[in-house]
Amino acid sequence: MLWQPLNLSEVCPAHTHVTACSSWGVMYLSLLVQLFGDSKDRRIQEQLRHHSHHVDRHDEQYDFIVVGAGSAGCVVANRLSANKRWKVLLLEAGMEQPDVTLVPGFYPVLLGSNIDWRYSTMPDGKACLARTGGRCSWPRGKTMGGSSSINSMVYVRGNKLDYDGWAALGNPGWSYKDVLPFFKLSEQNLDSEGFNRKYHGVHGEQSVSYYPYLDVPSRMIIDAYNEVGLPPVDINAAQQVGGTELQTFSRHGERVSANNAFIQPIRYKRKNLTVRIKSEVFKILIDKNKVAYGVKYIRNGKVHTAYARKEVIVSAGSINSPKLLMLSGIGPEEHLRKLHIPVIKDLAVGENLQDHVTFNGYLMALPNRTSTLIDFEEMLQEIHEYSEMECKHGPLSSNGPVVTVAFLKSNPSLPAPDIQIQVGYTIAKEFFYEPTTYNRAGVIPSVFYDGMYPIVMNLTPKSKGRLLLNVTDPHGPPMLFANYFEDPEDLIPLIAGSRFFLSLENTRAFKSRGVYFVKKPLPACEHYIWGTDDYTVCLARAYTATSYHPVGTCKMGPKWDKGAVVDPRLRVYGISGLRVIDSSIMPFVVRGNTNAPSIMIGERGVDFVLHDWMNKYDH
Ligand SMILES: Cc1cc2nc3c(=O)[nH]c(=O)nc-3n(C[C@H](O)[C@H](O)[C@H](O)COP(=O)(O)OP(=O)(O)OC[C@H]3O[C@@H](n4cnc5c(N)ncnc54)[C@H](O)[C@@H]3O)c2cc1C
Ligand SMILES: *[C@@H]1O[C@H](CO)[C@@H](O)[C@H](O)[C@H]1NC(C)=O
Ligand SMILES: *[C@@H]1O[C@H](CO)[C@@H](O)[C@H](O)[C@H]1NC(C)=O
Ligand SMILES: CC(=O)N[C@H]1CO[C@H](CO)[C@@H](O)[C@@H]1O
Repeated sequence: MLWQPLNLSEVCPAHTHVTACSSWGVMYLSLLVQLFGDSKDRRIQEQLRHHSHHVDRHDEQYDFIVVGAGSAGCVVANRLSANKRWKVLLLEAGMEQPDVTLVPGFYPVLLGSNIDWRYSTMPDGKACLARTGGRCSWPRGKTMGGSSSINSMVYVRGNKLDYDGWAALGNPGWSYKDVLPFFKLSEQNLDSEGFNRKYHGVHGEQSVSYYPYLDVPSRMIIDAYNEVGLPPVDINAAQQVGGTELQTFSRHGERVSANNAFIQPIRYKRKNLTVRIKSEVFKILIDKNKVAYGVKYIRNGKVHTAYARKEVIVSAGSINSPKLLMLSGIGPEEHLRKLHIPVIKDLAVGENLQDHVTFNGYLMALPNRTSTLIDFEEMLQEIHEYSEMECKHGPLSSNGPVVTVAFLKSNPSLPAPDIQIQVGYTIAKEFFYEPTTYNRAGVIPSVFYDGMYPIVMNLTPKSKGRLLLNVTDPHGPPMLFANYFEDPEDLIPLIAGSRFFLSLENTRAFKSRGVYFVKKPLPACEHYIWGTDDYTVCLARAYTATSYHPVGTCKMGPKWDKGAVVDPRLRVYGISGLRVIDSSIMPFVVRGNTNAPSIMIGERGVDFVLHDWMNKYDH
């Protein structure tokens, strides 16, 4: 068995009524390990070994080395290895993608498990105040597929103005007109009828579809949006303002991660692609002419070296890409000196950290006729049945109300939405009485619930954070300064979005299903009047949460931009043979979830690499 869930005894206090913390929780997690702890890739490899006595050559010379098999890295490795004359090494710190990741309804149980880097933010007295230690947890995928293997799977691209904005900052090749073809290139939209094909691709590797199942509470949320005038538009096309069901990175009720889409289908066919798992890169090798020529990585406790004739491409994600650059001597001079890391290039690595801040606190209760919660014994039965289905359907083939979305503006004069709302699922009583424990031990499938809460996100954050290497152990988890709400204006979209969402209680959609808000303050905000703006601000600062979209830490920008780490072709300034291609290059965070943009960045970025090397004499 590969996969290990989070350790309940670490997150459950002694006296708690949270179901996940009971003996049921232990039983449930061991059932998941038993049924879904293995990995399809491991099974394929076992078969291949059986037939072909596959030998693992240790010839560590490659044309390209890609660090990190996440959303962007998988695309990059696929496109590079399509050229038969190039040898490509893809190094991934995590393990094979376990089967548990394939079940949409299980996404909550992936967090805190052994395929999550389990980062958390530094306490700063401004946000995450009611979280354990004043820290917000920041999960990141650590497995084949990276965060695309643990995320909540919704397919959202952001707004046209985001990309035009990147281009306007001095980044040619990144305007909406330029990136749209790259979104479409990898997209395989499985239900594009009724969509404008100008915006959607159907021939790519990445499946995108609606789940085969949409539950009643999710239907209700969408009905309510439509009832108050938010139209059910394709938010990935011309108009983003609206309220609708989202498409997801899925096919026939199962997750399709970047690993499933871009690596699995070629991994056992293309001899010139080598994939190494459990291989964590800790240093990029750079010679005295400032040319990157390889990497050092650790595998099974041993240090290995691999050499790149052409380029090293860092796709380790928005936390680990800047960490790796800094460990290699590329980063803020003063910080590196303090850690006795020889400085090769002074750059603003780790700065410009941005995320869509959100919070969870406005609880809706669902009466029995609307609730999807079932008896906990039945739940185990449901899981057994799903595991045996030939063609996946039913609740677990979806992931609950998180597929509903609204995009709106806090002020009608804004050029684009600054508010996005998704909806979380919960067990109402547990959420209300023990929000902290419930949150930490949140392992119950996202499709069985009797409570919901709006996830109101600020799409255009003004506050910027940064990350630094861990000063006690530079190789340990970096110090994440989220800096949420440093600019109090960042509360405005949260206040406006919450007001809007609370008003939905009066819709026919809510009333006919008997859904209402629990109008009692949560423990950390007892002294406020429920539903007021002051109460919202208290919730936002106490029950702060990430929407899992930290980006921007290896910012792309023109030469004159002091904050830029990579140029518009994603080459690291001052070092040749080295690029960063992943979500960390975003100059500012897009108005939407960041997986589709990360895949696009993979496509757009590797296209620059292909062009740069095709034009050279190459043998
Ligand atoms: C819980 C969660 C829910 C989310 N929900 C959604 C959603 O519903 N929709 C959406 O659009 N986006 C969502 N996101 C965000 C989205 O998944 C990410 O923005 C995107 O996956 C980032 O892609 P990336 O390529 O930059 O990095 P990642 O996909 O994180 O890839 C980085 C990879 O590099 C590996 N790595 C790191 N360091 C090293 C090293 N030193 N050596 C070797 N390998 C290394 C990592 O293990 C990982 O596999 C969510 C994210 C999370 C965590
Ligand atoms: C809802 O269901 C629970 C458990 O099945 C039951 O105990 C409760 O009385 C029901 N509530 C209402 C209002 O019907
Ligand atoms: C720094 O690393 C040490 C050792 O790995 C760890 O105990 C500590 O929590 C880390 N600091 C932060 C801020 O994560
Ligand atoms: C199997 C295969 O395509 N092998 C090729 C890998 O790349 C080298 C050059 O780098 C070729 O010589 C091999 O034929």
